[in-house]
Amino acid sequence: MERFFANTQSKVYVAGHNGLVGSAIVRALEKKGYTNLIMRSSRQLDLRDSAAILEFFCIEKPEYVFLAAARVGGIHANNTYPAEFIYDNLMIQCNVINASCISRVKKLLFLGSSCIYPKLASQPLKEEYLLTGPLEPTNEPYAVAKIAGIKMCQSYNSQYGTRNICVMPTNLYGPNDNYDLDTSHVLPALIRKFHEAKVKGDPLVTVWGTGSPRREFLHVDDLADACLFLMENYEGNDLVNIGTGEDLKISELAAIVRDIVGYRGDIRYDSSKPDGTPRKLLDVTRIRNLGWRSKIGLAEGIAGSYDWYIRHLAGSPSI
Ligand code: GFB
Repeated sequence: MERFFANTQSKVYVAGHNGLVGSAIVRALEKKGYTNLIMRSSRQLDLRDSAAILEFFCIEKPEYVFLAAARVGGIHANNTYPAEFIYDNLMIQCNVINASCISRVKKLLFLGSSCIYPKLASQPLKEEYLLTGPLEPTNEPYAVAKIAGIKMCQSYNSQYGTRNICVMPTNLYGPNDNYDLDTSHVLPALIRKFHEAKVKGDPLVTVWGTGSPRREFLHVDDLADACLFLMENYEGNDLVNIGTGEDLKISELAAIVRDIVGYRGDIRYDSSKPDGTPRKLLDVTRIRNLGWRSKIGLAEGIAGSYDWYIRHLAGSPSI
Protein backbone atom coordinates (compact mmCIF):
# COMPACT_ATOMS: atom_id res chain seq x y z
CA MET A 1 0.00 0.00 0.00
CA GLU A 2 1.45 3.39 -1.00
CA ARG A 3 2.07 5.48 2.11
CA PHE A 4 0.20 8.84 2.16
CA PHE A 5 3.28 10.67 3.37
CA ALA A 6 5.54 8.87 0.89
CA ASN A 7 5.76 12.04 -1.17
CA THR A 8 4.94 15.57 -0.02
CA GLN A 9 4.38 16.36 -3.69
CA SER A 10 1.27 14.17 -3.63
CA LYS A 11 -1.73 16.02 -5.05
CA VAL A 12 -4.15 16.56 -2.13
CA TYR A 13 -7.64 18.06 -2.47
CA VAL A 14 -9.10 19.57 0.71
CA ALA A 15 -12.83 20.05 0.11
CA GLY A 16 -14.07 22.82 2.40
CA HIS A 17 -10.60 24.36 2.95
CA ASN A 18 -12.00 27.64 4.30
CA GLY A 19 -14.04 26.04 7.09
CA LEU A 20 -13.17 25.18 10.69
CA VAL A 21 -11.97 21.65 9.83
CA GLY A 22 -10.72 22.23 6.28
CA SER A 23 -8.51 25.18 7.23
CA ALA A 24 -7.00 23.16 10.08
CA ILE A 25 -6.21 20.27 7.71
CA VAL A 26 -4.55 22.72 5.29
CA ARG A 27 -2.43 24.15 8.16
CA ALA A 28 -1.40 20.63 9.19
CA LEU A 29 -0.52 19.60 5.61
CA GLU A 30 1.50 22.76 4.98
CA LYS A 31 3.32 22.26 8.29
CA LYS A 32 4.35 18.76 7.08
CA GLY A 33 5.67 20.22 3.83
CA TYR A 34 2.80 19.41 1.47
CA THR A 35 2.87 21.98 -1.32
CA ASN A 36 0.67 20.37 -3.96
CA LEU A 37 -2.69 21.21 -2.39
CA ILE A 38 -5.86 21.77 -4.41
CA MET A 39 -8.45 24.11 -2.91
CA ARG A 40 -11.64 25.65 -4.35
CA SER A 41 -14.02 28.04 -2.63
CA SER A 42 -17.75 27.32 -2.79
CA ARG A 43 -18.06 30.21 -5.25
CA GLN A 44 -15.44 28.62 -7.52
CA LEU A 45 -16.88 25.12 -7.24
CA ASP A 46 -20.37 24.32 -5.96
CA LEU A 47 -19.98 20.82 -4.53
CA ARG A 48 -23.72 20.25 -4.99
CA ASP A 49 -23.25 20.47 -8.78
CA SER A 50 -22.59 16.90 -9.99
CA ALA A 51 -21.39 17.82 -13.50
CA ALA A 52 -19.01 20.49 -12.19
CA ILE A 53 -17.52 18.09 -9.64
CA LEU A 54 -16.96 15.32 -12.18
CA GLU A 55 -15.24 17.79 -14.54
CA PHE A 56 -13.09 19.14 -11.69
CA PHE A 57 -11.92 15.69 -10.59
CA CYS A 58 -11.25 14.49 -14.16
CA ILE A 59 -9.12 17.58 -14.87
CA GLU A 60 -7.30 17.91 -11.51
CA LYS A 61 -7.00 14.16 -10.70
CA PRO A 62 -6.21 14.54 -6.97
CA GLU A 63 -4.46 11.55 -5.37
CA TYR A 64 -5.86 12.10 -1.86
CA VAL A 65 -9.07 13.80 -0.69
CA PHE A 66 -10.08 15.18 2.71
CA LEU A 67 -13.85 15.68 2.49
CA ALA A 68 -14.19 18.45 5.08
CA ALA A 69 -16.92 20.36 3.22
CA ALA A 70 -20.38 20.13 4.79
CA ARG A 71 -23.38 22.17 5.85
CA VAL A 72 -22.83 22.29 9.63
CA GLY A 73 -24.20 24.23 12.58
CA GLY A 74 -25.29 24.13 16.18
CA ILE A 75 -28.48 22.81 17.66
CA HIS A 76 -30.58 25.86 16.70
CA ALA A 77 -29.33 25.90 13.09
CA ASN A 78 -30.07 22.20 12.66
CA ASN A 79 -33.51 22.70 14.12
CA THR A 80 -34.23 25.69 11.85
CA TYR A 81 -32.85 24.59 8.46
CA PRO A 82 -33.42 20.78 8.29
CA ALA A 83 -34.01 20.74 4.51
CA GLU A 84 -30.73 22.56 3.77
CA PHE A 85 -28.83 20.31 6.16
CA ILE A 86 -30.03 17.09 4.53
CA TYR A 87 -29.97 18.27 0.89
CA ASP A 88 -26.59 20.05 0.92
CA ASN A 89 -24.79 17.29 2.81
CA LEU A 90 -26.23 14.47 0.69
CA MET A 91 -25.34 16.29 -2.55
CA ILE A 92 -21.81 17.22 -1.42
CA GLN A 93 -21.02 13.72 -0.23
CA CYS A 94 -22.51 11.86 -3.19
CA ASN A 95 -20.69 14.07 -5.69
CA VAL A 96 -17.27 14.00 -4.03
CA ILE A 97 -17.26 10.29 -3.06
CA ASN A 98 -18.50 9.24 -6.53
CA ALA A 99 -16.14 11.53 -8.47
CA SER A 100 -13.22 10.35 -6.32
CA CYS A 101 -14.00 6.78 -7.31
CA ILE A 102 -14.36 7.60 -11.02
CA SER A 103 -11.10 9.58 -11.09
CA ARG A 104 -9.31 6.86 -9.12
CA VAL A 105 -8.40 8.88 -6.04
CA LYS A 106 -5.98 6.73 -3.97
CA LYS A 107 -7.61 7.46 -0.59
CA LEU A 108 -10.45 9.65 0.75
CA LEU A 109 -11.21 10.64 4.34
CA PHE A 110 -14.87 11.29 5.22
CA LEU A 111 -15.97 13.13 8.36
CA GLY A 112 -18.98 11.94 10.34
CA SER A 113 -19.83 13.39 13.76
CA SER A 114 -20.49 12.26 17.32
CA CYS A 115 -24.00 13.71 17.03
CA ILE A 116 -25.06 10.99 14.56
CA TYR A 117 -24.90 8.22 17.17
CA PRO A 118 -28.24 7.25 18.78
CA LYS A 119 -29.54 9.87 21.24
CA LEU A 120 -29.56 7.59 24.25
CA ALA A 121 -26.79 5.12 23.39
CA SER A 122 -24.59 3.82 26.22
CA GLN A 123 -21.66 6.07 27.10
CA PRO A 124 -18.92 6.34 26.14
CA LEU A 125 -20.01 5.85 22.53
CA LYS A 126 -18.34 2.94 20.74
CA GLU A 127 -18.13 2.97 16.93
CA GLU A 128 -20.36 -0.10 16.71
CA TYR A 129 -23.27 1.78 18.36
CA LEU A 130 -24.07 3.58 15.09
CA LEU A 131 -27.61 2.79 13.84
CA THR A 132 -28.57 0.91 17.03
CA GLY A 133 -31.24 3.36 18.18
CA PRO A 134 -33.29 6.51 17.48
CA LEU A 135 -31.42 9.69 16.60
CA GLU A 136 -31.49 13.09 18.35
CA PRO A 137 -34.53 14.84 16.75
CA THR A 138 -32.93 18.31 16.62
CA ASN A 139 -30.31 17.19 14.10
CA GLU A 140 -31.81 14.01 12.60
CA PRO A 141 -31.75 15.27 8.96
CA TYR A 142 -28.04 16.08 9.28
CA ALA A 143 -27.37 12.75 10.99
CA VAL A 144 -29.23 10.77 8.31
CA ALA A 145 -27.18 12.53 5.62
CA LYS A 146 -23.90 11.82 7.40
CA ILE A 147 -24.86 8.18 8.00
CA ALA A 148 -25.65 7.91 4.27
CA GLY A 149 -22.16 9.28 3.53
CA ILE A 150 -20.58 6.62 5.74
CA LYS A 151 -22.62 3.88 4.09
CA MET A 152 -21.65 5.22 0.64
CA CYS A 153 -17.94 5.17 1.53
CA GLN A 154 -18.19 1.61 2.82
CA SER A 155 -20.29 0.43 -0.16
CA TYR A 156 -17.83 1.90 -2.67
CA ASN A 157 -14.98 0.20 -0.80
CA SER A 158 -16.75 -3.16 -1.03
CA GLN A 159 -17.97 -2.91 -4.64
CA TYR A 160 -15.33 -0.76 -6.35
CA GLY A 161 -12.28 -1.35 -4.18
CA THR A 162 -11.92 2.30 -3.15
CA ARG A 163 -9.95 3.23 0.00
CA ASN A 164 -12.41 5.50 1.84
CA ILE A 165 -11.95 5.90 5.60
CA CYS A 166 -14.65 7.35 7.89
CA VAL A 167 -13.86 9.23 11.09
CA MET A 168 -16.22 10.40 13.85
CA PRO A 169 -15.06 13.62 15.49
CA THR A 170 -16.62 14.97 18.67
CA ASN A 171 -17.67 18.64 19.06
CA LEU A 172 -14.95 20.82 17.57
CA TYR A 173 -13.71 24.37 18.12
CA GLY A 174 -10.77 26.58 17.15
CA PRO A 175 -9.61 29.10 14.50
CA ASN A 176 -12.13 29.99 11.75
CA ASP A 177 -15.01 28.82 13.92
CA ASN A 178 -18.52 30.20 13.29
CA TYR A 179 -19.39 32.94 15.84
CA ASP A 180 -22.88 33.77 14.52
CA LEU A 181 -25.07 33.42 17.60
CA ASP A 182 -27.97 31.83 15.67
CA THR A 183 -26.04 29.16 13.77
CA SER A 184 -22.91 28.50 15.83
CA HIS A 185 -22.03 25.74 18.28
CA VAL A 186 -22.00 26.35 22.01
CA LEU A 187 -18.34 27.07 22.64
CA PRO A 188 -17.88 29.95 20.15
CA ALA A 189 -21.32 31.27 21.14
CA LEU A 190 -20.29 31.48 24.79
CA ILE A 191 -16.98 33.17 23.93
CA ARG A 192 -18.84 35.85 21.98
CA LYS A 193 -21.66 36.24 24.54
CA PHE A 194 -19.31 36.67 27.51
CA HIS A 195 -17.01 39.00 25.58
CA GLU A 196 -19.80 41.28 24.38
CA ALA A 197 -21.39 41.33 27.86
CA LYS A 198 -18.03 42.29 29.37
CA VAL A 199 -17.49 45.09 26.84
CA LYS A 200 -21.05 46.44 27.21
CA GLY A 201 -21.16 45.97 30.99
CA ASP A 202 -24.25 43.74 30.77
CA PRO A 203 -25.13 42.24 34.17
CA LEU A 204 -26.34 38.92 32.74
CA VAL A 205 -25.44 36.36 30.06
CA THR A 206 -28.08 33.90 28.83
CA VAL A 207 -27.00 30.29 28.24
CA TRP A 208 -29.40 28.05 26.32
CA GLY A 209 -31.07 25.00 27.85
CA THR A 210 -30.61 23.80 31.43
CA GLY A 211 -26.81 23.64 31.44
CA SER A 212 -26.97 19.97 32.43
CA PRO A 213 -26.10 18.23 29.09
CA ARG A 214 -22.53 17.04 28.85
CA ARG A 215 -20.27 17.67 25.82
CA GLU A 216 -16.75 16.69 24.77
CA PHE A 217 -14.67 19.32 22.98
CA LEU A 218 -11.69 18.64 20.70
CA HIS A 219 -9.51 21.44 19.31
CA VAL A 220 -9.64 21.41 15.52
CA ASP A 221 -5.82 21.32 15.24
CA ASP A 222 -5.90 18.04 17.18
CA LEU A 223 -8.57 16.79 14.77
CA ALA A 224 -6.47 17.74 11.75
CA ASP A 225 -3.46 15.95 13.27
CA ALA A 226 -5.63 12.84 13.78
CA CYS A 227 -6.93 13.01 10.18
CA LEU A 228 -3.41 13.07 8.74
CA PHE A 229 -2.39 10.29 11.14
CA LEU A 230 -5.31 8.09 10.01
CA MET A 231 -4.76 8.89 6.32
CA GLU A 232 -1.25 7.53 6.85
CA ASN A 233 -1.90 4.63 9.19
CA TYR A 234 -5.47 3.39 8.88
CA GLU A 235 -7.35 1.33 6.27
CA GLY A 236 -10.72 -0.34 6.47
CA ASN A 237 -14.48 0.03 6.73
CA ASP A 238 -14.65 0.44 10.50
CA LEU A 239 -15.37 3.91 11.87
CA VAL A 240 -12.76 5.65 14.02
CA ASN A 241 -13.85 7.98 16.84
CA ILE A 242 -11.68 11.07 17.36
CA GLY A 243 -12.02 12.75 20.75
CA THR A 244 -10.34 13.64 24.02
CA GLY A 245 -12.07 10.96 26.12
CA GLU A 246 -13.32 13.63 28.58
CA ASP A 247 -16.54 15.66 28.79
CA LEU A 248 -18.08 18.30 31.03
CA LYS A 249 -21.45 19.92 31.73
CA ILE A 250 -22.46 22.94 29.67
CA SER A 251 -22.73 24.83 32.98
CA GLU A 252 -19.10 23.92 33.76
CA LEU A 253 -18.05 25.01 30.28
CA ALA A 254 -19.86 28.33 30.75
CA ALA A 255 -17.95 28.94 34.00
CA ILE A 256 -14.61 28.20 32.30
CA VAL A 257 -15.35 30.50 29.34
CA ARG A 258 -16.62 33.25 31.68
CA ASP A 259 -13.36 33.12 33.67
CA ILE A 260 -11.11 33.08 30.58
CA VAL A 261 -13.00 36.03 29.04
CA GLY A 262 -12.89 37.83 32.41
CA TYR A 263 -16.64 38.46 32.67
CA ARG A 264 -17.84 39.25 36.20
CA GLY A 265 -21.63 39.22 35.72
CA ASP A 266 -24.19 36.47 36.24
CA ILE A 267 -25.41 33.55 34.12
CA ARG A 268 -29.04 32.62 33.55
CA TYR A 269 -30.36 29.55 31.75
CA ASP A 270 -33.08 29.75 29.10
CA SER A 271 -34.83 26.39 29.36
CA SER A 272 -37.07 27.31 26.41
CA LYS A 273 -34.08 26.42 24.22
CA PRO A 274 -33.41 22.69 23.57
CA ASP A 275 -30.77 20.74 25.49
CA GLY A 276 -30.38 18.19 22.68
CA THR A 277 -28.56 14.95 23.38
CA PRO A 278 -27.92 14.56 27.13
CA ARG A 279 -24.41 13.21 26.52
CA LYS A 280 -22.20 12.07 23.59
CA LEU A 281 -18.78 11.18 24.96
CA LEU A 282 -16.75 9.15 22.46
CA ASP A 283 -14.94 5.95 23.30
CA VAL A 284 -11.45 6.66 21.94
CA THR A 285 -9.95 3.19 22.57
CA ARG A 286 -9.61 2.38 18.86
CA ILE A 287 -7.65 5.50 17.86
CA ARG A 288 -5.51 5.28 21.00
CA ASN A 289 -4.66 1.67 20.15
CA LEU A 290 -3.63 2.93 16.69
CA GLY A 291 -1.19 5.28 18.47
CA TRP A 292 -2.91 8.70 18.52
CA ARG A 293 -4.23 10.84 21.34
CA SER A 294 -5.29 14.48 21.67
CA LYS A 295 -2.78 17.02 22.98
CA ILE A 296 -4.53 20.43 23.35
CA GLY A 297 -6.20 20.93 26.73
CA LEU A 298 -9.64 22.58 26.92
CA ALA A 299 -8.65 25.71 28.91
CA GLU A 300 -5.60 26.24 26.64
CA GLY A 301 -7.75 25.75 23.56
CA ILE A 302 -10.47 28.13 24.75
CA ALA A 303 -7.90 30.80 25.61
CA GLY A 304 -6.41 30.49 22.12
CA SER A 305 -9.88 30.63 20.53
CA TYR A 306 -10.75 33.77 22.52
CA ASP A 307 -7.51 35.34 21.34
CA TRP A 308 -8.39 34.43 17.73
CA TYR A 309 -11.89 35.86 18.16
CA ILE A 310 -10.52 39.15 19.53
CA ARG A 311 -7.97 39.48 16.71
CA HIS A 312 -10.32 38.54 13.89
CA LEU A 313 -13.93 39.25 14.79
CA ALA A 314 -14.66 41.17 17.99
CA GLY A 315 -16.25 44.44 17.06
CA SER A 316 -16.67 43.46 13.41
CA PRO A 317 -19.96 44.84 12.06
CA SER A 318 -21.46 41.47 11.28
CA ILE A 319 -20.42 37.85 11.63
O1 GFB B 1 -23.04 23.06 20.41
P1 GFB B 1 -24.52 22.86 20.25
O2 GFB B 1 -25.28 23.89 19.47
O3 GFB B 1 -24.77 21.48 19.53
O4 GFB B 1 -25.21 22.75 21.70
P2 GFB B 1 -24.92 19.96 20.01
C1 GFB B 1 -24.61 22.04 22.73
C2 GFB B 1 -25.35 22.33 24.02
O5 GFB B 1 -25.02 23.68 24.42
C3 GFB B 1 -26.89 22.29 23.90
C4 GFB B 1 -26.21 24.36 24.78
O6 GFB B 1 -27.40 21.69 25.07
C5 GFB B 1 -27.26 23.76 23.85
O7 GFB B 1 -28.57 24.02 24.36
N1 GFB B 1 -26.02 25.81 24.62
C6 GFB B 1 -26.02 26.69 25.65
C7 GFB B 1 -25.84 26.48 23.47
N2 GFB B 1 -25.88 27.94 25.19
C8 GFB B 1 -25.76 27.85 23.82
C9 GFB B 1 -25.57 28.82 22.80
O8 GFB B 1 -25.52 30.04 23.04
N3 GFB B 1 -25.45 28.35 21.52
C10 GFB B 1 -25.52 27.01 21.23
N4 GFB B 1 -25.38 26.61 19.93
N5 GFB B 1 -25.72 26.05 22.19
C11 GFB B 1 -24.59 19.57 17.47
C12 GFB B 1 -25.39 19.08 16.28
O9 GFB B 1 -25.30 19.25 18.65
O10 GFB B 1 -23.34 18.90 17.54
C13 GFB B 1 -24.63 19.35 15.01
O11 GFB B 1 -26.65 19.75 16.26
C14 GFB B 1 -23.16 18.97 15.11
O12 GFB B 1 -25.24 18.61 13.98
C15 GFB B 1 -22.52 19.27 16.44
O13 GFB B 1 -23.01 17.62 14.82
C16 GFB B 1 -21.18 18.59 16.58
O14 GFB B 1 -23.61 19.47 20.52
O15 GFB B 1 -26.09 19.80 20.91
